Amino acid sequence: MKSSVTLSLVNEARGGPFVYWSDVREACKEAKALGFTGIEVFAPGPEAFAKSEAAKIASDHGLKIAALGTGGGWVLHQWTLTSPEEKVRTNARDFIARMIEAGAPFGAPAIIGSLQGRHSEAVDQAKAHAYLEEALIYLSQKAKSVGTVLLFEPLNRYESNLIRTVEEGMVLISKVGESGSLKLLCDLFHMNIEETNIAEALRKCGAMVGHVHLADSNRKPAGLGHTDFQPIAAALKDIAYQGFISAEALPLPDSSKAAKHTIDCFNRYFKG
Ligand code: LER
Ligand code: MN
Repeated sequence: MKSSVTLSLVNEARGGPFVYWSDVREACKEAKALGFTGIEVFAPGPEAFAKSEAAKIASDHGLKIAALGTGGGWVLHQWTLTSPEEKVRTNARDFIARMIEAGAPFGAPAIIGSLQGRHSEAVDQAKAHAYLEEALIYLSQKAKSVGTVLLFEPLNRYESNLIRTVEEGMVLISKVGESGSLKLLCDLFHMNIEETNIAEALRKCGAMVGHVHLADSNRKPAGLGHTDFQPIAAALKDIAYQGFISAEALPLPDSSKAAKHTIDCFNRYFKG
């Protein structure tokens, strides 16, 4: 398993669960010194990602881009794949398609998290699922065509009402198909809220685990809550997961200490 840490380039997302903020060079320098392998970037969009030169700066520091978050499309524009408005759904889909293309040259998959949206009075559950499935077919084909994968993230009940558990995510993937190009992002914070047993859920997910977000039970850095990481790491080892364990945690008590807590947890439980 490989270690990664998040970097947000979206100022409007302040208060969110990202370890590093804004300064790409400083984040990469510190992440490398602590022993991380990758950095996950939350950018306002594909153009801002390119302009930030995050891929080059990461590479100069011997770091990989672990993944690209697309939640900027929600934070900055309120786009979602399940909006009642067709134009908004299309904007969300096209934004994700361009993020897929932006990450592909660096082997960085795009993440669909908050852009999945939710069902509501305006869009009932069946319709929201139909919109989501349609978008995922299009986007996973796009990912396949540019030689990458797409990551879909189940979110806890306070953030969405569509796909909350890993098992629901697996059902969704089995409906959408596009073999191998759509995988699940298993976020340990969401799983702490929704799963009966986090380790068992990961075991069942097996090869469909495409990425892991690491945070403690309270979204603080690993080690500052009550999640027991030992059985979780054992499950990931049992399913031979070799992807990133990427810290998506609040920058508490500050970014540097959050990164240090994370890498200590990674080295203790997940390394190798
Ligand atoms: C937000 O809670 C989260 O987990 C993100 O990865 C989704 O965009
Ligand atoms: Mn997450």
